[in-house]
Amino acid sequence: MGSWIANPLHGFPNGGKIMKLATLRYVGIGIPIMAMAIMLFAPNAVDSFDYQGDNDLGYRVVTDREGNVYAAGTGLSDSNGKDFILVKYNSSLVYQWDVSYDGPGHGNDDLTGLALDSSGNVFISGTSTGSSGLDVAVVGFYPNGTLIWGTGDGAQRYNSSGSQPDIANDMVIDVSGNIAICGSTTPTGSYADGLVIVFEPDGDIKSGWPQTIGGGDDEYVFNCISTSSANRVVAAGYFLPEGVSEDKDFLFKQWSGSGSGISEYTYDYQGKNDEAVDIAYGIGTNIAVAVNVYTSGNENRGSVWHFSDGDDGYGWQQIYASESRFNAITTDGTYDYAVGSEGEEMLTVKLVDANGNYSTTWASAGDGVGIRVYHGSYSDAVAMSVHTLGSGVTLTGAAVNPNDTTPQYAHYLTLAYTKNGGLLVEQYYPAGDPTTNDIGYSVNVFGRGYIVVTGDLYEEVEEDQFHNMGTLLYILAGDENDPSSSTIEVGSSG
Ligand SMILES: [Ca+2]
Ligand SMILES: [Ca+2]
Ligand SMILES: [Ca+2]
Ligand SMILES: [Ca+2]
Repeated sequence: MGSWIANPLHGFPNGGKIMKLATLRYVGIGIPIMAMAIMLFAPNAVDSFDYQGDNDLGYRVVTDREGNVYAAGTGLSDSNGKDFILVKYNSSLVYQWDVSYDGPGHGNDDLTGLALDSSGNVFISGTSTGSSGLDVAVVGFYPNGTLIWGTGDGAQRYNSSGSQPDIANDMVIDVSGNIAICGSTTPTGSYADGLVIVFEPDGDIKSGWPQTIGGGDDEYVFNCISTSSANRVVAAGYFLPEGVSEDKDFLFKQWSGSGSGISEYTYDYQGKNDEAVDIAYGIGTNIAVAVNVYTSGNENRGSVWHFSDGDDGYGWQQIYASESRFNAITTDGTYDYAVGSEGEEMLTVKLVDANGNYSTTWASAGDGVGIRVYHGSYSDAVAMSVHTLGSGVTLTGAAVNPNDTTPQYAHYLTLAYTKNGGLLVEQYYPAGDPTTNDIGYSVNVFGRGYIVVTGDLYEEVEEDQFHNMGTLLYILAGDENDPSSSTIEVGSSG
């Protein structure tokens, strides 16, 4: 199988030939279905966005209040390395506009963040090549695609003193419109320090920021960030002590909105690499973190941690006993859902409530209390992103379609479960046995059962293969809060 399991989050295979591709769209055939346990046949709409004829990757997707869809990723340009790319669609996935960003160094610009503020303005961010190395960059757009910060190239950039390499790994926008980005900055001749920087809505760096953690030859990196309703900032990642190899420890830190440290926590499981991959604020005082730990016997174990907002120390942890890894976590206010892989052949959905208890309503499928395992027919299945849908949950990733006649290649797999854990949506894309590997990186939902997915769509036309940012729309008609009692129509034109 391909290498996408081992390297799931950044970059993409580099073997595609250069070729221009016209944008492809179609609308699926109407398929009314009257019950649960649904195998959909096609998305309601698909858009394959090609930037400049080379390898592109969709990495994040969000929707606004009207159901407009923003998909963002990284596009490989003709002459300026990789650029940030952003495409807006309406709620029927009809293309509206696209923009891109190439930093002043005209080198690689890797997008890692996409978020909306409360006014529906859209922001993209990542690691950008500046005139003196790598910087953090964020660019904001009004809903019509024009730049919010109109000076220069429209970006706000952060270049640390000494022009150190500054890396952006994740972005979130708080309730006041402040833009918080986490990652790392590496002093010359030393190791990475954890970095969090907060920009105000006008683009200025907020007072009290940036904050770094590190110094000396210890290594600190933040992978994920979230903010509370009180504008507190939390970030998580890993800490690697000086002189130590293969023994990263899980790192968590919380600050006030003005950058004052509130709490800091590191954790070593069994002397191997332990690292946080995603973080989410729940309702009230819960901060949920997905952490992958590694046993002394060299087994991956996904774990979920809860921290309290506004004070120090953690509430509890749940470490799953089986070989498992998480890539994403979200919360619906009652339960946390963590997704990734279990063993080498399954997607997992595991959930716990704010006290660390498993949901008993998900106990009936034979996978264990609070656990759903997607038992695919072939190996190498992984979930990359999760979003709650009504009282249920939807996730995307990649797996081999058992209906393929020569099953060797993974494709987007999108799943939705009802609040009781019933499988509502099970959708592979593309269909038709294409000999390419594809992966859904990000999922979002809006309204009554609209699911959007974006990712890396590896397309083959005759003998040419190339990657595009592939965005899908699935529409479920009915009450997603209680799908089992509703008529669910899929595939109708949205
Ligand atoms: Ca392309
Ligand atoms: Ca570039
Ligand atoms: Ca820099
Ligand atoms: Ca460790």
